[in-house]
Order: sequence, then structure tokens, then C-alpha cells
Amino acid sequence: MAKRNENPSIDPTVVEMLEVAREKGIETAFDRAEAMKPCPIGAKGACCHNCDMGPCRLVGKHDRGVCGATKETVAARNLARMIAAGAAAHSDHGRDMALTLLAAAEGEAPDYEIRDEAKLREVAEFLDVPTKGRETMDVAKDVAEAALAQVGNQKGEILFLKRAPTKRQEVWRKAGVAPRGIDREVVEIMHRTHVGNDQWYESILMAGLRTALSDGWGGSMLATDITDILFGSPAPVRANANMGMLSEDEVNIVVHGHEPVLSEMILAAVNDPELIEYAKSKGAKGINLTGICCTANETLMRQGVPTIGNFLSQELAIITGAIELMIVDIQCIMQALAPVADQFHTRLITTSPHAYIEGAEHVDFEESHALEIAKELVRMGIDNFPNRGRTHIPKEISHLVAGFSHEYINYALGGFYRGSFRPLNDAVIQGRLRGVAGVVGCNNARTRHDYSHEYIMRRLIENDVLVAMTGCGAIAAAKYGLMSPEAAKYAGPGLREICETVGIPPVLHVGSCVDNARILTTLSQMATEGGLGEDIADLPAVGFAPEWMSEKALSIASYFVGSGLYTIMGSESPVANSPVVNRFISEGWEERIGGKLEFIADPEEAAQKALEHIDQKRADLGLEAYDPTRYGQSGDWLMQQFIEAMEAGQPVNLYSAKVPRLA
Ligand code: XCC
Ligand code: SF4
Repeated sequence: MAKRNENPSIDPTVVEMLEVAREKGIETAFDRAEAMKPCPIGAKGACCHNCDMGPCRLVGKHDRGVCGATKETVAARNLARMIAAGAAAHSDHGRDMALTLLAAAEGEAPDYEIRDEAKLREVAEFLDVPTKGRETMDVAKDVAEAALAQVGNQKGEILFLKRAPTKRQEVWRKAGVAPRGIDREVVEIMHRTHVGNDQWYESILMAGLRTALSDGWGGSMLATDITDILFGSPAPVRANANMGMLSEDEVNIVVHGHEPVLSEMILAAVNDPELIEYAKSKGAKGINLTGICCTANETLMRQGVPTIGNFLSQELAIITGAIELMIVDIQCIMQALAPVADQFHTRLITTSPHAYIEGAEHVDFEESHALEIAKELVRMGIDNFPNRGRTHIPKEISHLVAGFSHEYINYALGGFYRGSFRPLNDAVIQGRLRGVAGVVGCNNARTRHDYSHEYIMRRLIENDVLVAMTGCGAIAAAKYGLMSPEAAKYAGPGLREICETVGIPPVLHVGSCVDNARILTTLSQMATEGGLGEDIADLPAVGFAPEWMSEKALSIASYFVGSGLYTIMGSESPVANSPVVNRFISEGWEERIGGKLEFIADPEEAAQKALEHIDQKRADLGLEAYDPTRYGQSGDWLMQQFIEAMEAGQPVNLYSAKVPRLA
């Protein structure tokens, strides 16, 4: 086996479990990343295999492919295809959510209901569905059908664009990147990048932006909205994170992937008294449900189901020997889980028609009898409990408050008399907050696990930048305690004061991968609230994906850019083979659309550039320069109250806490 990277992770549970893996001779992604260097030609976007005259390597003396394609064309086509794949993944997820809503509305999925009717009606309005005097399920049916029509829309532009500031919409139309329909944009990228088609990097990349926007303001936004409609819009909820949440004496069931449709049913099933009794009959004390990746984020931010780790923890979780059943749905599920599970009693179950894994068991998840299937799965887990051998469960657990939907941010900061983004904008204008940041994305076995996430989050909050997090980055923040209200002590004076006053952590958990749409909505509302310009591009705001690896992350970053944000991704540039293309996605995109994309591997340099950008935007808005010594004289009373209540295990209800308004 390869020599293990000496510094693989900043998460002690990961380091501990890698040691266990080594003792047992089990190979993980960390080993494979060490043993197999990335292909230097592919890494910089120099390889084209779009036809059978290639693959062409545009390196050394070869500056054109057999067909004559240039470095620019090849790099741009590769990037556009990655964006399209990511957009497809998110948007297919959105489509599936719409199909679930439709099935629920038509009575074909009786285990699902509408948990957030207000949201249903709000979304209906954006989709031009009439609501007045209509039954909930009739509205739901029309909303589902309108959502599906958006996915397949052929002409004009998708309806959710009107949720953006007017100025942003104008920028999109002028640049020709207002997406028509989601499927159309994805298919068009595949067509455009086929051999012998679009061979001008600029138009390829502008089309790439349009496709990314169809994800952010289309597929992902639909996924988030419909998930809220079906399962409730998140509000603050206390939860725990890290591998210590696996149980020594209960049946451990882990949900992993991205869709809440199944995991919500599993959650209902594990609380079924009959199944709990059944678990006891098998010698377990109960049933313990936990999650990994974004399925975990979905159930974490709505019901406080613990997360045991992010992307790079998935194999290690099985190596604890403590998991009876791992149920996966779609996306970010390593094929390596199957051979690892083989070495333990763990049963690995795939459930989605989009995602089979050779060697795993497959149980087709049908919404028509969702709860019944969920119970069947839980029973499989219970039946497997007596087969458990020796376990090794790390002890680490950290606490967090999750569930910061944009609705809740609006509500909390707006105070109790009116929901509004005014106080947030005022805080930025006064310089209590230097700016805001959306930090998203994955883990990457090529970089030290969680290191850049943690580093960048800390640098941002100590500089009074309020951070909203999603995906595996959010799980990292949770593990290192940055999502607990106590983390206010790591924040700069202005941000700290706000956290203390409102009772929020300095790093907000806003959801899963598709929930980056919530960040767009929040920024859009900030831009329209007034005082910070008229466009998302005017805001002192940045986007980050410090440890990205998936194509979805590239789509997210691109729609952030398309929405006007300066967005920084960790890693070397995947288009480095063409300095022209590399410059175009930064300066070229900025000129045309107001946002720019840069790849900066060093987290300190990335943080510095982000702060410079925020300060520049402040100056452009005519705001006072940020001064960390101006604020931070307030007392700690609310936070103290909050922490004491949390520690005493009392329910903490942020809605009823008496919160003074921000000045
Ligand atoms: Fe996947 Fe959403 Fe990336 Fe994590 S962060 S590795 S995409 S699970 Ni979205
Ligand atoms: Fe080579 Fe052109 Fe074919 Fe790409 S499309 S593999 S550059 S010949």
C-alpha cells in the first residue's frame, strides 16, 4: 500500500480512522490519491477526447488537435462540459423533487404532505400559478407541473430570473445569458462542444455561464423550494456533528447522498415504536439515524439529525464497524464503499434508478409506498445488528445550530415586528459587517481534508465577514464548532456583536448543495433592500469553494459568477493550459457580467483577495472604510443565555427569545 500522506486531515476522527484502516490493511481515497498522481495533461484542460481522431494532447509543440482545435477551444469546451454535468446533476435532482410533489398532489404518494403551505403559495406566484381561493393540493399540482415545464422550457427565459434584482436581469439579457430552459441549456452545451461545432472560446464560455445560471436560478432553486414545500422551510435547530454520533449500543443507520425524499421517510421509520421494539428484541438499545454529505444536510437543517462527516469520511464511517446499514441515493457516493462494506457486516443499499453500484444491494425506492419501503430498510438494518463485530468509534462530537434558511435570516435579523433585510444591510453600511461570503463545496482527496475550509472561514469571520455555508463545507464548519453561537468569540468585534445580539453563529448553515440557491436569494434581497447598490455585483460579497472536486461545484461557482460575485475556488485552474481562457473567466466574465472566477490554491492568498475585493466594493459604494475598532462594546447577555440553555439541554427557541433590535 502507498505511503500515507502524513497530514491527511485536520479532523481528528479522520486521522484516527485512517490509522484503523491502515492496521486493517483497508485502502481508502486518501491512499489512492497518494498512489496515483493526477494526470498533468487533463488537470490543466489540455486533453480533448471529443472525437475518435484524438484523444489530442495540446502540450509541448502540439498547439492544435487533429481537427485544428486550439488550446483555447479545448480548455473552454472541457470547462463548459463540466459545468453542464454539474448543472444536470442539480437540475435532475430538482426535477425529481417536482415529480415527488406532483405524485403527492395527485394522491399517488400518500406518505408525503405539504408542510410549508406559505412557501407553496409564494413559489406559486413566481411560477404564475394562481392561488386565490384554491385548495392546497390543486395549487401543489400546478406548481409541480409548472416546475417541470421550467425544466423543459424551450423559448424565452426561466421564470425565476425575476427573483433577481432588475439590474441583474438586464445584465443577463444584454450579455445573452438569460437561460431559456434547464434541459435545453445542458443539451445545448453538449451540442455546442461536439467536434466541429462552436470553436470560439468566448461563445463557449458564455454559453457555459448561461447553463450554470439555469442551474442556480432554475434547477437548484426549484429543488430547494420544493424541498421546503414538502418537508418544511428550515428554522434554527440544535444538532450534533462528527463520528462520535455513531452509537455503540444502537442500530446505526446512515443516509448518504443528496435527496431528502427517502431520508425523511427513514427518519419517520426509525421513530416507529414497533421498529424500536424490534431493535430491542435484537439486543440493541434503539435505532440511531445519522447522515453523510447532503442528504445529511437536508435532515440536519430540518430535524437536527446528526451528521457524522462529509465527503471524505464516507469510507471511514464504515471502517468503524458500527454501521448496520448505509442507504445511499444520488451523487457523491464513492464506488469504493462497496468493497469497504464487504469487509464488514455493513449492508450498502443503493435506492435510486440513477445510481447503482456494482456489489451493493439495490432496493428500488418507490414514492407510492415510501414509508413501507423505509420501514423495510430499517428492518434490514435491525436484522443486521446481531452480526456486528468489534467496533472502533471515535469520540469526537461537536454542537451546532443549523437551519438558516433565507426566510429565517430575514426574520431573525429583521426583528419581530417586521421581517426585513434592512438590519443586515445597515450592519454592512455601518461597517459592523465588512461584508458577506458564501462558502460552499466539497472535500478533495488531493488537498488536506477540511484545512482550507476551516482556514478561510476563520479568516473571514475574524474580519467581520458573515459566512453562509452549504454542502460538505458546512459539515466542516459544524465539526470545528464554528456553527455554534459560542463561535462568536472567534469573530471580529462587529460580527461578534451581531451574533450576540441576534443569537446566531458567525457561520450559518444554509443547507445542501442545491441550497446555494438560498445564497442567491439572500444576496438578491440584500441588493434590492437598498443602500448597497442595485445589483448583486455591487455588494461587498464573495463566493468560495475552497476544496471543490465535483462538477456540481463548478456549476455553482459559475452561477455565482454569473450572478455577479467574485468567486474563488481552491486548486489549480482546470483551464491553465490556456492562459487566454484563464484570463477570460476572470477579466472577460467580469467585464461582461460583473463576476469573475479565479482558482487560488493557497487559502491565505484566497482570503486576502476576498477581503481586498470586499473593501473595493465598499469603496465603490461610497461606504466608510471598514474599521475593526469601531464596534464590539456590547455585553454578552443573550449569547450567555443561549449557551447556558444549550448546555442545560433545554430547548432553545430563537423565536421567543427576547432580542433587542440592532441599532
Ligand atoms: Fe458532494 Fe453535496 Fe461536494 Fe459534498 S459538497 S462532495 S458535491 S456532497 Ni455540495
Ligand atoms: Fe482532437 Fe479535435 Fe477530436 Fe478533440 S475534437 S479529439 S481536438 S480531433
